[in-house]
Amino acid sequence: MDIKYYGIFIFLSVSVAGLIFFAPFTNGSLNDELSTEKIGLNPRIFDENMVFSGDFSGNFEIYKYNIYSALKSKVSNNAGNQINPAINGDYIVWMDDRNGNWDIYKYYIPGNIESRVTYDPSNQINPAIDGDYIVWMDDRNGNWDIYRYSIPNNFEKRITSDPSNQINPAISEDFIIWVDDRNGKYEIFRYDMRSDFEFKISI
Ligand SMILES: [Ca+2]
Ligand SMILES: [Ca+2]
Ligand SMILES: [Ca+2]
Repeated sequence: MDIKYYGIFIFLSVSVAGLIFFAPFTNGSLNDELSTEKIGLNPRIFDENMVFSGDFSGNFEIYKYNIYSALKSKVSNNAGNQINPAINGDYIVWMDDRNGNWDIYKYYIPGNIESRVTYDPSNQINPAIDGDYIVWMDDRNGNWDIYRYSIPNNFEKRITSDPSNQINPAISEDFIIWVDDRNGKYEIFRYDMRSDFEFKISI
């Protein structure tokens, strides 16, 4: 077992028949987390719609819950694990291990249409979404980088190329931010999509 700390998230990775399984744990001791039912993890909200991941039947699915109506609906329906959702506008995104490695999937709420976003055999995890753009952290280059996907153009773009780790991205309007260890410590960087320029935020 290999415990990796990424910001506030702790991933427990277990090799199962060559498959790397990352399970998210939020806090507390590992033994406590392993023995706790995981029926409501990583909630995110946009307007009155909340999304979360839960394991009600042996693997994780994504659920949507309307705060006003208290109606819960299952968004994903697959034997693999669907975790760490995000929601914005008409879309829900999440990380998904159905293909034997982690990929990003998106779900168009008005049409109830699920579609795969990433096809690379390495891991794409921890997605965030704002408007037309989905961002995630990606280890296809042997270290973590930030990637961005444009929904209307169906186009994927590498945002960071530094050989250190860029993790846990967030996005709003023209800015992508992430945690970056290029200077030997965890700092926050930002990327301006108008100028394609990245720099450290002094905090
Ligand atoms: Ca599932
Ligand atoms: Ca992948
Ligand atoms: Ca990197």
